Amino acid sequence: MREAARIVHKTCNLCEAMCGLRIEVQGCEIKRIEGDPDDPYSRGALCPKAIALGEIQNDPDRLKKPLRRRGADWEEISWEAALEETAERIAGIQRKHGDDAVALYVGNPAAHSFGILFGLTPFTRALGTRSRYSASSLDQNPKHASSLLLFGHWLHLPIPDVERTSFMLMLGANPVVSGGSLMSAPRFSGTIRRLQERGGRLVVVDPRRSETAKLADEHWFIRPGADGWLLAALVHTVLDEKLGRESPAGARTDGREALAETLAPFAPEAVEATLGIDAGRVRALARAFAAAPSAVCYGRIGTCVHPFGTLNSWLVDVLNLLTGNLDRVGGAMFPHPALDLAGMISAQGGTGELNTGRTRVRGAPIFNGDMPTACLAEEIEAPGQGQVRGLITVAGNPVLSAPNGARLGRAMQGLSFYAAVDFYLNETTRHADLILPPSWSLEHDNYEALFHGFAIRNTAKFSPAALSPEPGQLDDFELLAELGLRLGARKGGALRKFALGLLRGRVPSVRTLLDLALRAGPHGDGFRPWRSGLRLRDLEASPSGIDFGPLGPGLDRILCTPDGRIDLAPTAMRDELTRLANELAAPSEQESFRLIGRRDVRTCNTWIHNTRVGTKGRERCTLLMHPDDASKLGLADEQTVRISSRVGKIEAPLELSSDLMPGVVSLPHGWGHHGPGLRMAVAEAHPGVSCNDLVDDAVLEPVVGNAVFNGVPVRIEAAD
Ligand SMILES: Nc1nc2c(c(=O)[nH]1)N[C@H]1C(S)=C(S)[C@@H](COP(=O)(O)OP(=O)(O)OC[C@H]3O[C@@H](n4cnc5c(=O)[nH]c(N)nc54)[C@H](O)[C@@H]3O)O[C@H]1N2
Ligand SMILES: Nc1nc2c(c(=O)[nH]1)N[C@H]1C(S)=C(S)[C@@H](COP(=O)(O)OP(=O)(O)OC[C@H]3O[C@@H](n4cnc5c(=O)[nH]c(N)nc54)[C@H](O)[C@@H]3O)O[C@H]1N2
Ligand code: SF4
Ligand SMILES: [Mo]
Repeated sequence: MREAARIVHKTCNLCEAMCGLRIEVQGCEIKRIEGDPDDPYSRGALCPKAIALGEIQNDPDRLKKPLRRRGADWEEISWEAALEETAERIAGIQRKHGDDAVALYVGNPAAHSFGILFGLTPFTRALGTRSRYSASSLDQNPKHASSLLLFGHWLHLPIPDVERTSFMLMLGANPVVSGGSLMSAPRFSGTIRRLQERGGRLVVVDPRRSETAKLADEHWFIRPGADGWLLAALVHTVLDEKLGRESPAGARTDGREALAETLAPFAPEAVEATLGIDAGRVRALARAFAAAPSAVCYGRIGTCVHPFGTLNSWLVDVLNLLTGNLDRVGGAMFPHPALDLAGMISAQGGTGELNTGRTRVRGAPIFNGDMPTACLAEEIEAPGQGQVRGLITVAGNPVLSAPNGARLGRAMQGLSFYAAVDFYLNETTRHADLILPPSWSLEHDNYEALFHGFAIRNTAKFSPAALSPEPGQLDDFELLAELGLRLGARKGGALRKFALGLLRGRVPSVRTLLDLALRAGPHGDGFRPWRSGLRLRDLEASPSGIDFGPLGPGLDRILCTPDGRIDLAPTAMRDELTRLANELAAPSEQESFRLIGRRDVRTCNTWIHNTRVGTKGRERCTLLMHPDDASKLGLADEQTVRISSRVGKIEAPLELSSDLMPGVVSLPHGWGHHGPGLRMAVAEAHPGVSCNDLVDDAVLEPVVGNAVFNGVPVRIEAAD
C-alpha cells in the first residue's frame, strides 16, 4: 500500500529570509514545496529557489558516501575509514609542523546549519589551529566590527525595524533579490509597498538601479567605493546643523566633540566634487532623515566588501544613533531571539576582539580570530614556520567565492592533505584528498540559530527532517563531532583517548542540543522543570513557528562595553576618517571601468547552479554595461568581451543596460563551473565565468581584513 502523504514544516535554509515552507512528502518522495501562510515570520513568502531544495535532494550528483582520491579518480569508502583517515592525516601534519599548519575554512551555508554552528565548537577545539578562515571575511566582518566598537559585542547587530519605519535609507543592498542580509527580510517588495502605503519613503543608493531601487521612492547613483564620503557628510550635517535627536541610547554616548572634530573635512560642499553628488541634496537628505517620525539607515554588501567597509558600517550605525533612531521603534533595534547565541558566546568569554593578531605572510589584521580569506592562498604558498600544509573546508567553495580564486585553486594543489565536508564535487572540493558528504538539509533537523538573531521580528521555529538520509550517513553535527573526537584522542594522552573513545558513536543529537539551548534562553525554563518555559516540544507543537512579536528596545540588555557607555570616537574609526580625508585630498585616478557584483533571485552564491531552478531561462553570467559606454568602445549587445584586471582575464557576453551608472560594469559571482574533475552535470552545461578570477587578493579592508569585491578596476575590450 502506498504511504499517505504528509506535510512537513521547514524553514528554507538557502538565504537569510527564513521562509517557512510546507513540504508535502510521500514515502521518500517530495510532492510539493510551497510557502507556509501560517508561518508568523514569512507569512507564505517564498522565492523560486525554494523549489531547488527538492532538486538538490534528488540530484544524482549529490554525494552521499565518503570519497577518497585515487589518482585522477575517486573511490567510495566507509564512514569509519573516512573519519579515521582524516583524523590521522591531520594529526600527522600537526605533530610534525604544529597545530597552525592545518587551516579550516567555513563557508556561508554553515551559518544556516544548527549542526555546523554547534559542531564547530568541539571540532575547532580539537583541531587547535589559529589558521581559521571563513566566508565572514568575504562578507560581513565590517558589520561585526562596528557592533563590537559601539556596543561591545560583535554579534549584537542593530536590525532595521522595517515594518514600522517611516524612512529607510539603504546603501549597497538589494533585499528584493537577496532576501535581506543581517536583516532577514522575506518578500521585501511587500515591505516596501507597506512602507509607502503608510506614507513612508525608501531611498536607495547604488551604482546600479537594482530591483530594490526600482521600487524605491528615490534612487541615487553612487560611484563604487564613494559611500564613506556620503555617510561622513550625512553625519557631519547632522552634527553641524544640530539635527540630532536626544534618546536613551544617545544619552549613553561619549565623544561627540571628538567625532565632530574628526568629521570636519566632510562637509557636503567639501566632498561634493569627489562624491559626485550635489551638496544641497546631501544636506536635504540629512534633514529629511533626521526629521522623519522614525528613520533607519541600512548598508550591506555594497558598503561592506569595500576598502572602507568597517568605517561605512560604523557610520551607518552612528547616523541611526545620533538621530535618535537606535533602539527605537521604526529605527534599528536588537532582536531578542529564543536561542541566545550571543549570550552563549559571551558565557564562553567571547564578546569579540578587533585585532587578534596579524597574518604571517602579509601582516593583515585578524578579526576576532577569523583570518582574512583573501590571504589563504599566500599562507599555503609561502614556505616557513606556520605554512599551511593541511586544509579542511566545511560548506564552502572559496575557489569561486574568494578574491583571486584561481590562485587559491592552484595553491590547493600544493597541500599535503585536504578534506572537504561537502556534498558536491565542485571547483574547490575537486582538489581534496577526501570528501565527507553530510546529509542534506531536508534529511536532518535544523534551527536557524544565527538568523533569528538578525530578524526583523522575534519568532522561533523548528525545522524537522522531512526525509531520511542514506543508511549510515551522518549529519553535519555528527560528522564534525566524530571527527573532533578522533582528532582529540590522537592529540591527547591515554586518559583523554579513553574518555573520548567512550563518546564515539554516542554524540548527542541536534534535537537534544536544541532543547538545552532553548531551555537556557530568554523564554526557557532555565532547567527548572517546575517552571513553565519554552522547550523543543513547544516548537514541535507549533510547526509553523511561535511569534514573540515585533522588535522592542533592548540596548540595556545587550550593551556590554567595559564602562557601559558608547564611544563615538574610537581610535580605529578616527584613523579611518583621517585616511578617508586624505583620499579626498588626492582622489585616485579613474580611467578604467569599475567592476561591481550582483545577485540573481535564482542563484545562491556558488552552489545551486546544478539545478534547473538555478540555470533556467536566459544567460545570467553576463557583463552589464551602460549603452553609452558600449558605443564609446564600439561594443554591441551580446558580443563577447574580454575583461581584464591586475590579476586575471576572463570573457563574458555583454548585456547593455541603462540601469548601470556609466563607468561601472557588473558581473555576478558564483559562476565558472568548468575545468577537469567536476561532478555537476547541470552546472557544467551552464558554466559561466568566475568574476573572482578578476578580484585582486592584494586589496584588503585594513581594519578587519575583509575582501574588497566591488570597485575593482578592469579593462574591457572585444574578445578576439
Ligand atoms: N565577487 C564576489 N564574491 C563574493 C561575493 C560577492 O558579492 N561578490 N559575496 C561573498 C559572500 S557574501 C559570501 S557569503 C561568500 C560565500 O562563499 P562560500 O561560503 O565559500 O560559498 P558558497 O557558495 O556559499 O558555498 C557553498 C558550499 O557549501 C556546500 N553546502 C551547502 N549546504 C551545505 C550543508 O548543509 N553542509 C555542508 N557541509 N555543505 C553544504 C555547497 O555544496 C558548496 O560547496 O561569497 C563571497 N564572494
Ligand atoms: N538570490 C540570492 N540571494 C542571496 C544570495 C545570492 O547569491 N542570491 N546571497 C546571500 C548572501 S551570502 C548575502 S551576504 C546577501 C547579500 O545581500 P545584499 O547585500 O542585499 O545583496 P547584493 O546583491 O550583494 O547587494 C549589494 C548591492 O550593492 C551595490 N553596490 C556595489 N558596490 C557598491 C558601492 O560601492 N556602493 C553602494 N552603495 N552600492 C554598491 C550592488 O549594485 C548591489 O545592488 O544575499 C544573500 N541572498
Ligand atoms: S527567499 Fe527564497 S531562498 Fe530565501 S529563504 Fe525564502 S525561499 Fe529560501
Ligand atoms: Mo554572504
